Amino acid sequence: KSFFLVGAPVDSGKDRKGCIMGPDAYRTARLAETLVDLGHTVTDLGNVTADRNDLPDHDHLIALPQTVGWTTALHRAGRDAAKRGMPLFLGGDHALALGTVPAMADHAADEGRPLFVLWLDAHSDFHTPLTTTSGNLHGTPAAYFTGQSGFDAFPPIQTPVPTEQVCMIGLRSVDPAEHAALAKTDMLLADMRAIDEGGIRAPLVEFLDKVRAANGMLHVSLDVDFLDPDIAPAVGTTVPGGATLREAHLVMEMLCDSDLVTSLDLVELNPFLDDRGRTASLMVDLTASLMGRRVFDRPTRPFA
Ligand code: DIR
Ligand code: MN
Ligand code: MN
Ligand code: MN
Repeated sequence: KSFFLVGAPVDSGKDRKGCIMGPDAYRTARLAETLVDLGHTVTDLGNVTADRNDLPDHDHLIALPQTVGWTTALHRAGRDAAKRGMPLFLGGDHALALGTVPAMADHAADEGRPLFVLWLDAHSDFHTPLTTTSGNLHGTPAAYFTGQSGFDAFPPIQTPVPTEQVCMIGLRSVDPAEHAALAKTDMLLADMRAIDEGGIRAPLVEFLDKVRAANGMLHVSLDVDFLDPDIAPAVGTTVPGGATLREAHLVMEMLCDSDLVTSLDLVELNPFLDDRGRTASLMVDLTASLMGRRVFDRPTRPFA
């Protein structure tokens, strides 16, 4: 495959700083070299810079003008990268998905195909600017790209992703307003209890079958806090009880086998909070599993 790395050092989606260092942490953890070793071609497009605009500051929403500036810039960068190959967006906090996912939806529409989104996150990020209590816009991208109202300060969505084309896995922190809004949709939602009870494989198989049947393109948005904080401490919004190392690798390996993934966000890595780079390295290892690293092909040769 031909990958285009798009650095998206977005740090405006919440108060705590540090995600600005994310793209360089992935480079330091040898993301490009790892993908090349798997037989892929990699072009690092460097880092995007936010557009300037003359929006005024908002009294509740944190860094609204900056986040709108990232949204417009990443939309453009994402569309350009998708024309050349498979974009890998190196975050940056999850506000970057305000730009990347609409860009991938527009790109898919150009190709005459529907976009599906797999959201791997402890949080549903389904607030709107009208419902967020924290004012943190990294908690809003899923509402924006599905076309919910309340985003008047942002560019209008050209190609909304229907909620039935979205699957969220790993949920364990959903605010009341998000819960109420999600209940009105038919999004496929797998909270941690569903994973405990039925395994992480089941919701993924159901969703991938849907993507395949629709000849869809598939964008994966991987938030570091999808993972259990014991294995992935470098994120500002840890929630206990997340995906294990094995669960996360299984998801990535199944996505690889499906051959459906057409773009990827790696988000919320805060290298300032990391422990000798282990979270950055884990995210690179997960990307490697997604892009073909394996011990044996499936099914394995019978032992007998
Ligand atoms: C949280 C979002 N529900 C909020 N937290 C996130 O601030 O509205 N953390 N997205 O990753
Ligand atoms: Mn394409
Ligand atoms: Mn998130
Ligand atoms: Mn999260």
